Amino acid sequence: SFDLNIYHPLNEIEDFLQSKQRDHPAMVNVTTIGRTHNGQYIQMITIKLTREDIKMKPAIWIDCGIHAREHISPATCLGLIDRLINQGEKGPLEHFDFFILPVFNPDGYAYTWSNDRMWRKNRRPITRSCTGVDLNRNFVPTDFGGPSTSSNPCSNIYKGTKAFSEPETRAVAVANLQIMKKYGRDMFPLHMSFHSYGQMILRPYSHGVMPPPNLRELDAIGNVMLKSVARSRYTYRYGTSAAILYAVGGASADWAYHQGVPYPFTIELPPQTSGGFIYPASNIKRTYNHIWKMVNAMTRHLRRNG
Ligand code: 0X9
Ligand code: ZN
Repeated sequence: SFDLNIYHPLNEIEDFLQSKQRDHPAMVNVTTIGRTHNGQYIQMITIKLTREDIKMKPAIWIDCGIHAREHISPATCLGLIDRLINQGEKGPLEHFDFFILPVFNPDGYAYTWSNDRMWRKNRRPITRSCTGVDLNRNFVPTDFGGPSTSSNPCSNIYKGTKAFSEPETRAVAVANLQIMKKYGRDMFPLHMSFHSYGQMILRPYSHGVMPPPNLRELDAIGNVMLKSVARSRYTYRYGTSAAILYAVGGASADWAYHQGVPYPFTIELPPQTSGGFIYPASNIKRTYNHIWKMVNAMTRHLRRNG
């Protein structure tokens, strides 16, 4: 059976998702939200209890693997998927529906297994010699081309020709907008994007340090996340990307915030030390255990506070 505590190539992740759908057809739905340049499927897994509820549950979005080389991110998503399904109504599914994209950038991820472990962007050819757009620079039209972006197609932070120039970002935007439309404005509270590395919880805005309107609530949730893993050695720092990492224009979290999702967090998973894209598989379980604790603490907090 599938070993959650090792890293897996793309085809094995796809098989894992299919097996979850096969084994839990009432709870799990795997859908293709788009196709990449190389023809891979961009697959989202929807996990919800189908038990007929009088009240609709709010939606939670989680994406992993937007940057190809950050292998701990998809591994964390798979751990979360497994936990959510196994816990069923005893876990967060009792009160929330989950939409999870385990591999945001399938072409890039596959390329890190076949050719270049340090690849970051997608794999769409841009010029004769340069390939790929940084998908986390390709979102927000308003700060497209803001800080930490490049218009050089050879750069690792190449933003693309315009916001949503890429099949992956378009697919994610459409999927998010569909969730918003179906669930309604107040029923899509939480959006989480998992990256590595650095052990950081980043709140809006990504493109600067100006305070967002709901800063107090964001900080309250940030605190809940920090507290949930405070007893561990693997603590996280909390703040804006601009303050504790670097400002970023065109990031997916800012786009989600602009669209009305009140709590978009970008999480930089462990480790903290340099060279952290290569993170031994022996760390996977602890990492998703911690994130599982965070997700549980956040969902309990959201329920207490409406
Ligand atoms: O540069 C990035 O996109 C992220 N760092 S990474 O090393 N994983 O590439 C930081 C994004 C921070 N901005 C957001 N809050 N989205
Ligand atoms: Zn990243």
